[in-house]
Amino acid sequence: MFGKIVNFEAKQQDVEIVFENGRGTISIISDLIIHVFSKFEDNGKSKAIEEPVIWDTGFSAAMAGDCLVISTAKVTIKVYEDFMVDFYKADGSILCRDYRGERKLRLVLSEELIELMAKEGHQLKNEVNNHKLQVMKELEGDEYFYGLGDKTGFLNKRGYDYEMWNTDDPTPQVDSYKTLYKTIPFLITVKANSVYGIFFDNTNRSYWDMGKESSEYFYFAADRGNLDYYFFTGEEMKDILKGYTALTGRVNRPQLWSLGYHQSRWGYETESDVRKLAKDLRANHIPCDTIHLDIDYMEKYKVFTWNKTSYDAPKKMLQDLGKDGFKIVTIIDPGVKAEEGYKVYDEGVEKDYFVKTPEGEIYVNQVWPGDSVYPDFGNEKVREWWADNQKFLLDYGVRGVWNDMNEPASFQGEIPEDIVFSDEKRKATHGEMHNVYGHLMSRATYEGLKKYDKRRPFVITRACYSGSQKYTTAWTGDNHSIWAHLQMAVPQLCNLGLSGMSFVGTDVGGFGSDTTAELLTRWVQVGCFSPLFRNHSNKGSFYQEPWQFGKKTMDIYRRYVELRYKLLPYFYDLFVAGEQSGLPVLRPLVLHYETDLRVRECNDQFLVGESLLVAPVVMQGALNRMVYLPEGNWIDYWTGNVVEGAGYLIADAPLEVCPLYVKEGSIIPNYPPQEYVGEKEITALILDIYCGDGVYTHYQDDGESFDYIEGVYNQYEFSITKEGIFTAELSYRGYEKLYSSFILKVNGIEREIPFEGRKVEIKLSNNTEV
Ligand code: MIG
Repeated sequence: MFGKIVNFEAKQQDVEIVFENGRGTISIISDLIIHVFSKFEDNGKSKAIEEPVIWDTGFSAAMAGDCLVISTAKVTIKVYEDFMVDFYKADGSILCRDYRGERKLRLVLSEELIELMAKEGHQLKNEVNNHKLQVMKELEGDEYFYGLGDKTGFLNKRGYDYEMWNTDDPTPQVDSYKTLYKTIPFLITVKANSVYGIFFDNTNRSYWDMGKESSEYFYFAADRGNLDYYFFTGEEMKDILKGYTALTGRVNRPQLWSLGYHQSRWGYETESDVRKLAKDLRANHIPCDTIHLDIDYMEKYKVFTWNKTSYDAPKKMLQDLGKDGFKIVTIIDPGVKAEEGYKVYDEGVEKDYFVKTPEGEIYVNQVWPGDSVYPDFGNEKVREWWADNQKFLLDYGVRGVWNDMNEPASFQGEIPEDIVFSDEKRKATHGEMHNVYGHLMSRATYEGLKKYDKRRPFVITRACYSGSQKYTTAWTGDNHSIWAHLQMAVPQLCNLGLSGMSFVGTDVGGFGSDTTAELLTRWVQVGCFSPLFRNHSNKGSFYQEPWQFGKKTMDIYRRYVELRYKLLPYFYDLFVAGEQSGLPVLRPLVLHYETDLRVRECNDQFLVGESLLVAPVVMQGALNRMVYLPEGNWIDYWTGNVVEGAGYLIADAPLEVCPLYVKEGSIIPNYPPQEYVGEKEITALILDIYCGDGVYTHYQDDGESFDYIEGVYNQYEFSITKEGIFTAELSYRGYEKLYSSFILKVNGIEREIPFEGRKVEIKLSNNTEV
């Protein structure tokens, strides 16, 4: 449809191309990042990329026959008629080419069959559903696709199709589901000799077919918005993620307590329920930092109210719990009860802050409070107002806010696409703003917490868009207490991490349906390694706090929560390092062992950082499992046995064991046992050392303020060699508290060495004794 290239002009970082029937732009964001754009509509600014990023990169652009050739030091882009764009490496090898053919059905059905099957409700179709905007790319045959946010199914998305349309569907989601709660239109493609990424920055409903329809092409498509995508390449997957997060933002280090254990349930209704829960957690010595209050704490589900019938004195309760180390996170839904006399509603009506019908009436649908209206988060004024409303919660002592139902959910049918939403000053539609609604709500919440609480905001959301990682953590919504969902948790968290969302978790134990002792046990063994570690369940399902299934289950559960508390400084360091690298905390094996074909589709093992390999049991009844260890030597965390990698083994996994391996040469910081973060002042850092050659960087700061931005933190470098030489050094000092010693732990033997800020070097004799 664009026709032939007529002309082009290079202006700074942009190459503007005039076609017979349209215009397109190729922008050189960096050597490795290329933006492909053509305007179809007057859309607003990107929601994901708030600050345009352009590195001043040299490039050349010239016609070669019919083709426009643009080259950076690392990529050559060839643009042909009809705005076909092919990407090559500098050495001329193919990265990714547009597909020139038409879409074809894989299966052609007879009309009779379609008619017959329709009688039972099957909806079969014989036509290709072409979209107005449709970018088809060649499949060379060896692609593995990762990312795409929280989609169901497995790690590799090859052979599946999805839609991006944030959806609240509490039925048990399985691998054939097209949509879930989040829209992250970003993927990483790994091929035999190359890797690339694509980010389709279009907020409308979009369609992704990763080679399901055809083995010749994959595509992404939408019926509205612009042709607007970024192409990333580099040496390895890590470069793609670094590029994507450089544009859309990275997760900032959280408050340390939020890395602890969270207990939640939709069903703690009263003050005494919550106090009892806190008491039980401490009495049973289950370490815990956070209790979540679901919609029952509100008065008639009205946001920014507190139910004074079921809570005598919430402020006092939060103070008392605070003394015992508990932080309270409260839920806030976007739906505002349509009730005159209710402050939030009245104010929103007066200021014109709710979305409207095309006729100009405030649009009403239903959620928990009954008739409800929807704040228009695309308007900056509305976000500021919502941010100010967080003060209501903070005044009670609330420490974090949980944003639910922000797809947005609606009980009386989906909000029509033409309902009028704002995109800042521009009038937009629900269709355009739907997928960014949760993103903008979390952003408003973040900004409110930042403004009034001043500490690093803790926000947790269900719906989001690319870039939400700057503002919020996320959980995967309403999973079920079924084994299939424990199995899905691993690839789902891995792909969220590969999509820039690294602070994520699933409801441990499962939300809907009833959990069992065994499922809960196996789930906590995954949950304790998830960046966000929260047990949560549905009203009407079995209670699933750690003690609900007897002592044996609780003892195992406690063991894994304790392990998490031990590993807190390791998790924290991973978050801090991620601020620079964009790498997630929980990682699929392929991220570090990209050329090893045996890990490209590993769905039941994952890494935490580079050092820990977790091989959880996700199969009912299994008491052992096959484990694949990539190249190198690995140490069994529980037995200390050294295992050579690049091979499979059968690991024993009785209920109390989650197979766990540490890479040789690792240094893993540990905290002593605590029931909550800050219970003890940590002056001696434990270093769990696995001899071999390795280095490790550790960060120390106050764990809650933004002072680190001004340089108020300490940075330590540790190293270990095969010969057992250990060194510790302070590489940056900006925070007054300094460890006074390190406790070196090698093969279970501990030795404390004093530290006064000067470099320490010692020989750990024999690798076994210290
Ligand atoms: O669909 O607030 O996903 O975590 O407990 C019910 C009640 C609405 C859905 C959330 C879930 C939460 C529940 N909410």
